[in-house]
Amino acid sequence: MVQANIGVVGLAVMGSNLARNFASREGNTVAVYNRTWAKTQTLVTDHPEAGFIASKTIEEFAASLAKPRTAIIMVKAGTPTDAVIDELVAVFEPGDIIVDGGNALFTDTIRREKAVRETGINFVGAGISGGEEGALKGPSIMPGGSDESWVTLGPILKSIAAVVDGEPCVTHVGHDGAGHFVKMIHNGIEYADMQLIAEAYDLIRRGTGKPPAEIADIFTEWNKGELESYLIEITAEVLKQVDAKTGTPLVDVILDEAGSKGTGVWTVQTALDLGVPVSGIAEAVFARALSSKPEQRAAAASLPGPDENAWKLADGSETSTDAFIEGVRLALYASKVIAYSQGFDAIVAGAEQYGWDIKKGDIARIWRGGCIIRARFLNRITDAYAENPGLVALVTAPFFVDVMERTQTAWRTVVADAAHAGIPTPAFSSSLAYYDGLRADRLPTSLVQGQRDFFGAHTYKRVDREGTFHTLWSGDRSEIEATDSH
Ligand code: NBP
Repeated sequence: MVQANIGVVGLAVMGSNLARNFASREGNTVAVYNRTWAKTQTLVTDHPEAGFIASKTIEEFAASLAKPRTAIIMVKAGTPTDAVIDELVAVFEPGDIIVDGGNALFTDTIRREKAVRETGINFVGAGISGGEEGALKGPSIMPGGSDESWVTLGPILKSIAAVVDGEPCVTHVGHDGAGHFVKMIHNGIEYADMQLIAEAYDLIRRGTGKPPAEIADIFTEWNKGELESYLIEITAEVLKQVDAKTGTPLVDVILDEAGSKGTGVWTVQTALDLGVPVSGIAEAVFARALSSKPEQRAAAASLPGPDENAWKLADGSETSTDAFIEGVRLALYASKVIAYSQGFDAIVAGAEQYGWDIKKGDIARIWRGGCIIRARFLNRITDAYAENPGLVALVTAPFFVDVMERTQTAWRTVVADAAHAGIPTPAFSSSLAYYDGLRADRLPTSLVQGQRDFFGAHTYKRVDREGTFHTLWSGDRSEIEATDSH
């Protein structure tokens, strides 16, 4: 009897596409199972070329897999995933491998890995990016789990991943929840990148009055240079689109209330717990939240704004318009570098907290293809970590120092212009504030420490002496060396 080397459980859009992707690669035989049989039937009937081995029950599914059995779960994240894991654990044996390819929260993956490991079965949480098309044609895959499971799983995942410069976009990220953690940060960076692009569009639209179709051409042009990326490419496509019903640009008829599925929020919550400033990502999440408050926005619409003439795009000539657009491009690039730098800081902090050995350069490498944030400059991040694996902040790598050198003046001008004009640029502005905070010699947090000591005796350290100190604020205001009780 022919047995499959890989199985897929959950045959909605992602699972079906992933199963078809597996089946299209030489050497793979694919078993499929879905809770509702009709969905399995449809897939098998629509794709006879795939040669799927379809099962009606989880027992048949387990029997259709060669050992060690390897199955990828692609069901709704949360309790459905737990339910399917329980079903598989009941029919799998020690040494078999269960992979969760859904968008699980990494702490759930840590919990599940621990529980499944006790049965002798391997559990791998794998982040899969690229949406429906990536699943079908080649996603970027971020698996966690044990070294043992990677031996079997590695070649199977490499067979379906996107390929860039001959290298598959998959690597063993680290143990237990490391894969889902890195996927979460990927999504956080995606939020920041999208918000930055939206701010650039808004600035050009309101600053120059150009219609969306012309701005689409600007993005197409940008995509030929250092900003080349999937998100810039699709931005041009969206801006070009004309609404068939009204004949106006589609972007003007789409309601400006952005939704989210939660991974951006998880990134920010996790970063807060880890004490890592991911301000670009946080502003992107908050910008979507603000956009989705129609009542507040309506009530605030008549709040005072800048004078109409407070800001004009220089003299409005072609030269000044071109210079402004180039300024926005440079500001976008600088802010984007900060978003990635912050994202990698969060990866470093997560790796430290959870004991994962994450190779940062490899993460940038596997994000070059298949995923939403794929971009030309990811090569530069890989290079930066190859040159200096202990890099303390990505933005301090020589290549990015050069980028800051040539972008920062334009970045400041654009942020200042936006403030004068009353155009909101939360991600541009907060990225610049972060950059200036990072490079500051002294920060006013010395004053914050003084305030904390004043009202809560929280103590402070001094720049000139070892030890911890407290000023007797309500006494004679002399300074004492703090004891443990402070
Ligand atoms: P959905 O997230 O819509 O889930 C539908 C699947 O879950 C169906 O196969 C359904 O079976 C199954 N399912 C549910 Br719901 N409850 C179940 C249960 N208690 N027991 C067994 N099966 C159950 O599918 P999707 O959009 O293909 O996404 C799959 C996973 O991939 C999700 O975790 C998602 O977050 C992740 N993901 C999605 C994308 C994307 O672009 N859509 C990208 C990356 C990752 P049924 O047919 O019997 O109802």
